[in-house]
Amino acid sequence: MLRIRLFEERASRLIAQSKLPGVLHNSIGQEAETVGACMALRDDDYMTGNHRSHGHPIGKGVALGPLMAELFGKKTGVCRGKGGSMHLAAFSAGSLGESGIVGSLMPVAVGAGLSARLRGTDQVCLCFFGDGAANCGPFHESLNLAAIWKLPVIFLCENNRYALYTPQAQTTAIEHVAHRAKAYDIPGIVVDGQDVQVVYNTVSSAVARARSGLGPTLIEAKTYRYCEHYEAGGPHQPPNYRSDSEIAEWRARDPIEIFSTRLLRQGQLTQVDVDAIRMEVEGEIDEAVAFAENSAVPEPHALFEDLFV
Ligand SMILES: Cc1ncc(C[n+]2csc(CCOP(=O)(O)OP(=O)(O)O)c2C)c(N)n1
Ligand SMILES: [Mg+2]
Repeated sequence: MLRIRLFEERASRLIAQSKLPGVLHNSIGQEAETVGACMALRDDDYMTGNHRSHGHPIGKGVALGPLMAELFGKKTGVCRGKGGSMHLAAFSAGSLGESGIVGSLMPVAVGAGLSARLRGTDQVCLCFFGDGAANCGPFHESLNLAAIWKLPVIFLCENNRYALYTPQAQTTAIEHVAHRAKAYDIPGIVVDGQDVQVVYNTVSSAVARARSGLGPTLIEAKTYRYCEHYEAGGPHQPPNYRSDSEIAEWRARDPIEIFSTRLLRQGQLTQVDVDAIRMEVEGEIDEAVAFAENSAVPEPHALFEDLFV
C-alpha cells in the first residue's frame, strides 16, 4: 500500500513539474482494495485494470522502475514507453493491461478466464473496474458470459463514489453495484474497501470458488479517491463537485493508517518498524525515479515495432 501511495505522490509532484507527459489518474486513498485483492492472487493469475491503474500492477508485484519509466515514456518502461500512465501492462506478472476506454478491459478479463478454462489450468483473472464502468455495456455482457460459462473471473468494482465529477447516485438506480449480481445469478458482496484484510479475505474466498469451477463473483469495495479525477502538467481547475468535509471524512479512514494502527495495537509491528518500512519504500521510489530519468527515450524507428499490421 505504501509503494502505491508513495509512487503516486511522487508521480504527482513530477507531473506538476512537467517532467511527465500526458495526464495521471491517481488512486491515493484506494490502496487497500487494490492490495487486498491482488494479494489474494497467485503470481500466475491474471489481472486487468482501467485508467486509474498504477496501483494494480504494483499490487500484482511488477517492479517499480519499469512502471515509473513507462510514466516517463522511456524505452525501459513496461510497454517500452509507448503506453504511458493509462496503458501499463506486464504480461510476465499476469498484468494484462489497462485502458482509458472505460469498461473495455472487462471482456478481456472474461477472455483470460476462458483461456484458463480451455487450457485446463486453475488460473483466475481479477478484473478491476469503477462504479462508472458498471453502467457501461461491457459490464453486463462480461458478467453474463462469465456467469453462464462459470468462468474463473473475480469482478472487483472500485466504488469511489464518482465517475469524473458525477456522484454515483445521479447515474445509478441502485445504491450497491454488487446487488446487480442477482441478475446474473452469481454471488455479490459489498465490502469496506478501506480495510485491506476484509478485502483480502473476501477476494480469497471468491478466488477459491473460481478455482474450483464454481464461477465468477462480483465484489464491490466502497472506497474514495483523495486526489482529483486526473492531474496534468498545465493549469487544471476541476468543478466544485464534492465538499471538503466529505474528503476529510474519508481521509479519517485512511487505509494505510487503519492497517498500521491495527498491527501496532496487536503488537505485530512497532512504530520503529512502521517508520523503517516507509523509509525503505521511499528508497525504492528514489531508485525507480533515477532508473526512469537515466533511461533513454525510444528511437523514432520504435514507432514501427510492435504493430500487428
Ligand atoms: C467509454 C468511455 N466513456 C467515457 C469516458 C470518459 N471517462 C474517463 S474516466 C471516466 C469516469 C470513470 O469512472 P469510474 O469507472 O467510476 O472510474 P474512476 O475514474 O472513478 O476510478 C469517464 C466517464 C471514457 N474514457 N471512455
Ligand atoms: Mg468511480
